[in-house]
Amino acid sequence: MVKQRVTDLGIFGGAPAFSEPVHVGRPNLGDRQALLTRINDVLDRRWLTNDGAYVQEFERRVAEIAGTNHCIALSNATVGLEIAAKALELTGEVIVPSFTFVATAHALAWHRLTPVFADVDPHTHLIDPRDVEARITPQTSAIIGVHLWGQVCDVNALQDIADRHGLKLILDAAHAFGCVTPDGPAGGFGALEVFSFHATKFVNSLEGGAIVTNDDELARRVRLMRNFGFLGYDHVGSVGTNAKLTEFNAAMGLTSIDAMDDFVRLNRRNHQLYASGLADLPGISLKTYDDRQRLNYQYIVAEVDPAVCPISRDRLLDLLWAENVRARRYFYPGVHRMEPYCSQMNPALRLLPATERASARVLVLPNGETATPACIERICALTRFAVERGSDITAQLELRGRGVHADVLSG
Ligand code: T4K
Repeated sequence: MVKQRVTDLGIFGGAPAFSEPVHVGRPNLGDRQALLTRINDVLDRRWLTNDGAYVQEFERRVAEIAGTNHCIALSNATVGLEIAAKALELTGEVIVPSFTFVATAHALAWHRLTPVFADVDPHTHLIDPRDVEARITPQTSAIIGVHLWGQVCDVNALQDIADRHGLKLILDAAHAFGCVTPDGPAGGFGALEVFSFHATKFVNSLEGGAIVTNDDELARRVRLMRNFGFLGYDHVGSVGTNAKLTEFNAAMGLTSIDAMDDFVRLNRRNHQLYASGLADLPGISLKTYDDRQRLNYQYIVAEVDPAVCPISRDRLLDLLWAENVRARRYFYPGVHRMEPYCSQMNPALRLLPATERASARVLVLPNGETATPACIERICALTRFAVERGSDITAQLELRGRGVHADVLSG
């Protein structure tokens, strides 16, 4: 529905532009028939989990795309980061960006390691190697770089710092499956990299993750840890956990990989549609990427500049939610502002200006298979209307209390 007047907006009681919620992270499904065929195979074989045939095939395909010697499929990326910390025998402090999904830090804290938050580059949103180096102490044992939005972080600078200080380098590659830099694909950097194949990722295995590495001994340890430390039937050699991927998950993962080039094409097309739909809007910029990297384009990241845009990021978010567009403020407010980190953190280390800036500006918009050109056109038209009438909308909203986004979240 085209909005003619400000009072037509959902936030003022008008009919929402979409009858159903349009989500960021709506899963891509790929070829449903191929998936069902694989699921039938699993049932016929009666081999449902524990290193089954599809898990092994999934590992081969992931390793091939990542260009690594080893891939160990896991139940999710969070447990992958936990296993990485155990397998690399991390201790004390680990430097991580604050501008990331909370799992990057939780995986450490869960194992009594202390995440130390580093700032990011204000333009790329990637961990800033100079700030990493400034935060190293005698307790630091590792650095976790995050390939945010699928951009591979500055792995050469991070590896150099890690080598000079005797630290391990782990890469949280949850967003970066299939991304390729001039130095090679995401997967082969640092001691190991961790992918996520959660339902919301452009290639998904419902839930799922993987550790990839070129280190034979590390791969062996990770594989044992994934399955309780079992060396064989009745033979346990070390402490482990249960982080196994099931055959249904691998069936979905393989089906998703089959369609991955189509998904990337679709994501790129969507990015271009958003770029032209949001062009020339004051204070709204769509994140563009370094052409030297081949990216998966799974996140459509807009930034709202409060000094220029006539409507604030949070009011725009509220307005979109009232139209059933479930845009997201990833990764607001920054992990350093979440508990328990916020209370435990040394106040002197809380200065993360680029993280604060990005968390105050970013708005992630729907993408993937379900974001059709018509849907994107409507989201862009709503955003344009909101920006063009921003002052009027803001004035009227100030008369109201809470926003729709807050109302929906609080149920
Ligand atoms: N490191 C980084 C940098 C990460 O971004 C993540 C995960 C991890 C590590 C850990 O990976 P995993 O352990 O999850 O493998 C989502 C995802 O759950 C999370 O995996 C992802 N990052 C993060 C960026 O996004 P939330 O908090 O946004 O909520 P969620 O999962 O409820 O989904 C978002 C939206 O997607 C929903 O509003 C609706 C839609 N959705 C979701 C699911 C699951 C659907 O339409 N259908 C679905 O089946 O975290």
